[in-house]
Amino acid sequence: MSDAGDELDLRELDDDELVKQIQDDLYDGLKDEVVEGTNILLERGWTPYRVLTEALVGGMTVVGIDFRDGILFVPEVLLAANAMKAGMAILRPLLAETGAPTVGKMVVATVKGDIHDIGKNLVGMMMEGAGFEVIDLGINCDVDKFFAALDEHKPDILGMSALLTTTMPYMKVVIDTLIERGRRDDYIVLVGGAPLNEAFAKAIGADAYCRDAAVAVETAKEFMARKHNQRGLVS
Ligand code: B1M
Repeated sequence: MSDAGDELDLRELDDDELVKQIQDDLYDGLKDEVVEGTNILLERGWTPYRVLTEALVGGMTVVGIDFRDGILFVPEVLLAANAMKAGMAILRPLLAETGAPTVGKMVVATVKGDIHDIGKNLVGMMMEGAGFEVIDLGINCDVDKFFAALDEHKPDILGMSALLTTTMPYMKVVIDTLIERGRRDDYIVLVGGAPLNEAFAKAIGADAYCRDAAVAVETAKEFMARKHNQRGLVS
């Protein structure tokens, strides 16, 4: 999209043009340019959340559409994902700063067989920003790894992400294992990922489906409030 030799000064662009340019640069996998654009929007007073959702997630949405339509292939998408992660790395501490004192703890991971982690990372960042402590187990996480983390960290929330229709069912494997071991009621189980929906979350026995990171934060807060209220009633 950008011609070699083009000396484009990102600072000369107005906000709308800059957002469009960041999205194009993300599409082209131009990490340094995405970082520069992200910093400029922040300098102009944009909130980290607005930069994240409008510039970075907006750019990745176009990548997703062209990947689906066979216009982009895995190597290009990987470059775009790396550019996105570079922008997210700038925003992460800023989002965390806005957070309140810890309101709950979440263990989160992308399930076994699945290596997509951008959405899961975004959820983690937003949760940290909202004051949650987040233990991120990474990608391709199997039941044993989940349980080791549950035992070690004793979280309030178990979050699972899946981006493939073939890996979604593994969420049920984890939940069924919680049931088998008599531990299902110990955790609020939240699930998310592009191919999921409410009906699927209900069918596998999760507490809620989270359409995006903002919904994940709101849902987590609601469940934590309920948990605290229940404790109040018991004591
Ligand atoms: Co893949 N991929 N990919 N991919 N990839 C998809 C998912 C796909 C829909 C593309 C397409 O065909 N249009 C398709 C899946 C089709 C299907 O299953 N029906 C697909 C495929 C087929 C594949 C491969 C099989 C391709 C191949 O090898 N031939 C392969 C699978 C590898 C594997 O996992 N075993 C593969 C590989 C890759 C890359 C490595 C190249 C790269 C991943 C890089 C990375 O993550 N580090 C990649 C990418 C980038 C994508 C797309 C283009 C973008 C995903 C993304 O990051 N979105 C994706 C297309 C798409 O989703 N439209 C695609 C941005 C992100 C912010 O959104 O992840 O949805 P999302 O997260 C959101 C919400 O869903 C929610 O909140 C997030 C933030 O708002 N959410 C949660 C997510 N997780 C949550 C957890 C929660 C709560 C909310 O817990 C509480």
